[in-house]
Amino acid sequence: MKTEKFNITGMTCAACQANITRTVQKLDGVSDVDVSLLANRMTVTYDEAKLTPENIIEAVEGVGYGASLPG
Ligand code: 9UX
Repeated sequence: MKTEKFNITGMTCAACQANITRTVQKLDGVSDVDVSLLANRMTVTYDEAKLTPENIIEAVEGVGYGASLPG
Protein backbone atom coordinates (compact mmCIF):
# COMPACT_ATOMS: atom_id res chain seq x y z
CA MET A 1 0.00 0.00 0.00
CA LYS A 2 1.11 3.51 -0.78
CA THR A 3 -0.29 6.85 0.38
CA GLU A 4 -0.14 9.74 -2.06
CA LYS A 5 -1.38 13.33 -1.99
CA PHE A 6 -2.93 14.99 -5.03
CA ASN A 7 -3.86 18.59 -5.79
CA ILE A 8 -7.47 18.94 -6.92
CA THR A 9 -9.06 21.73 -8.94
CA GLY A 10 -12.68 22.51 -9.72
CA MET A 11 -14.33 21.69 -6.38
CA THR A 12 -16.78 24.36 -5.36
CA CYS A 13 -19.20 22.67 -2.97
CA ALA A 14 -19.46 19.74 -0.59
CA ALA A 15 -21.17 17.64 -3.24
CA CYS A 16 -18.07 17.99 -5.41
CA GLN A 17 -16.04 16.63 -2.53
CA ALA A 18 -18.46 13.70 -2.19
CA ASN A 19 -18.39 13.02 -5.94
CA ILE A 20 -14.62 12.72 -5.97
CA THR A 21 -14.55 10.64 -2.80
CA ARG A 22 -17.08 8.16 -4.20
CA THR A 23 -15.35 7.98 -7.60
CA VAL A 24 -11.93 7.24 -6.17
CA GLN A 25 -13.16 4.95 -3.40
CA LYS A 26 -14.72 2.58 -5.91
CA LEU A 27 -11.52 2.05 -7.92
CA ASP A 28 -10.23 -1.47 -7.43
CA GLY A 29 -7.15 -1.23 -5.22
CA VAL A 30 -8.08 1.90 -3.27
CA SER A 31 -8.29 1.39 0.48
CA ASP A 32 -8.73 4.94 1.80
CA VAL A 33 -9.64 8.37 0.40
CA ASP A 34 -9.77 11.73 2.13
CA VAL A 35 -10.78 14.77 0.08
CA SER A 36 -10.40 18.25 1.55
CA LEU A 37 -12.69 20.80 -0.08
CA LEU A 38 -11.02 23.73 1.67
CA ALA A 39 -7.44 22.66 0.98
CA ASN A 40 -8.14 21.41 -2.57
CA ARG A 41 -6.25 18.26 -1.68
CA MET A 42 -6.89 14.54 -1.75
CA THR A 43 -5.00 11.81 0.09
CA VAL A 44 -5.36 8.29 -1.28
CA THR A 45 -4.05 5.00 0.10
CA TYR A 46 -3.92 2.36 -2.61
CA ASP A 47 -2.34 -0.87 -3.78
CA GLU A 48 0.50 -0.03 -6.17
CA ALA A 49 0.08 -3.43 -7.83
CA LYS A 50 -3.40 -2.43 -9.00
CA LEU A 51 -3.27 1.32 -9.63
CA THR A 52 -0.88 4.07 -10.64
CA PRO A 53 -1.26 7.74 -9.67
CA GLU A 54 -2.14 8.38 -13.31
CA ASN A 55 -5.11 5.96 -13.06
CA ILE A 56 -6.38 7.91 -10.06
CA ILE A 57 -5.91 11.25 -11.82
CA GLU A 58 -7.79 9.96 -14.86
CA ALA A 59 -10.71 8.83 -12.69
CA VAL A 60 -10.98 12.29 -11.10
CA GLU A 61 -10.73 13.99 -14.48
CA GLY A 62 -13.38 11.61 -15.82
CA VAL A 63 -15.95 13.10 -13.48
CA GLY A 64 -15.01 16.66 -14.37
CA TYR A 65 -12.36 17.82 -11.92
CA GLY A 66 -8.65 18.43 -12.21
CA ALA A 67 -6.06 16.36 -10.37
CA SER A 68 -2.29 16.40 -10.30
CA LEU A 69 0.62 15.26 -8.21
CA PRO A 70 2.13 18.16 -6.28
CA GLY A 71 5.60 19.32 -7.22
MO1 9UX B 1 -21.87 21.49 -6.18
MO2 9UX B 1 -19.70 20.41 -7.66
O1 9UX B 1 -23.64 22.21 -6.55
O2 9UX B 1 -19.30 19.52 -9.29
S1 9UX B 1 -21.47 19.34 -6.94
S2 9UX B 1 -20.52 22.56 -7.59
